Amino acid sequence: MKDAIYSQPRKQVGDFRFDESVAEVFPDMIQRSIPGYDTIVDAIGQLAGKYAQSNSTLYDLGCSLGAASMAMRRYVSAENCQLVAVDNSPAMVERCERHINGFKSDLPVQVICDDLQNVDIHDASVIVMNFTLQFIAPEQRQTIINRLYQGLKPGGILILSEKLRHNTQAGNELIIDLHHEFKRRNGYSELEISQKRTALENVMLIDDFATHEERLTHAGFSDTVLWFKCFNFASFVAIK
Ligand code: GEK
Repeated sequence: MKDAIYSQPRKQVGDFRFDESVAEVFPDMIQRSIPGYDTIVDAIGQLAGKYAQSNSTLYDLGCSLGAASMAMRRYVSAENCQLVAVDNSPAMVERCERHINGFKSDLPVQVICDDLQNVDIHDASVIVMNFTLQFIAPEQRQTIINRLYQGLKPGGILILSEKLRHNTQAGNELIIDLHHEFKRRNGYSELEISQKRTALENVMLIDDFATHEERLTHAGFSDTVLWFKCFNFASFVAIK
C-alpha cells in the first residue's frame, strides 16, 4: 500500500507514532524515505551469514515488519542459532509475526512486543539495530549500547544503522537537501516532506558520526566500520 499519510494538509501535525496506519504502509514508506534501504537489509543478511556463531542468539531490535530478520534467515547457516526480533509497536509485531511465519526456515524466530530495553541480551553473535536507536531518548543510548556490548560473545558484531546529522551547518543543509530531493524523486510532495519533518521533530533525535563512534568505543568496541553511507543515512558494524 502507498504511503499517503501526510499528503493532506493538517491543522496541527502531531508527533510521529508507529501505529496501525504507519504499519500498513511501512514497506512503501521506508523504501521511498531511506536511500539504500534494500542494499542495507541485504548486507545485514550477508554479515549475519558470516558472523553468526553456532549456539548463539541473533537479535533484531526495532524489527518493524521483520525485513532484517528475514534477510538474516536467508543467509545464516550456523548450527543451533535462534533469532529474537523485538519491537514495541503492537501493529508492527502483529504483521512481523505473519511475515515470518509465512516462510519456512531452519532458524527459529521469537517475535517479542516490548521495549528493547526490557529484553535480556545474552550469548549474542549478531545484534542488529537498523534505524532504531534514533527513536530512543539520547540519554538512554549509552546504557543500551553498553548492554549490547556486554551481551555479545567475543568476535560478535553490532550492526547499527542511523540517520546522521553533519557537524557543520552548511554540510548538514547539503545532505538534507540531497535527501529531500531523493524523496521528491520518489513521489513525495513538498507538503508530505514538510509535515513528516514536523512529525519527526521531537521523536527522532539524530547524532553525528563522531557521537556514535565515541559511544561505541566507550562501551568497549575496539573497531567501528562505516560500511554504508548515502546522504544522511549510514550503517556501521562494531566488532567485539
Ligand atoms: C527495518 N529495523 O525495516 N523498543 C522497541 N522498538 C522500538 C523502540 C523501543 N524502545 N523504539 C522504536 N522502536 C526496521 C526499521 S523503524 C525505522 C526500523 C524507521 C521501533 C518502532 O516501533 C519501529 O518499528 C522501529 O523501531 C523503527 O529494518 O521507521 O525509520
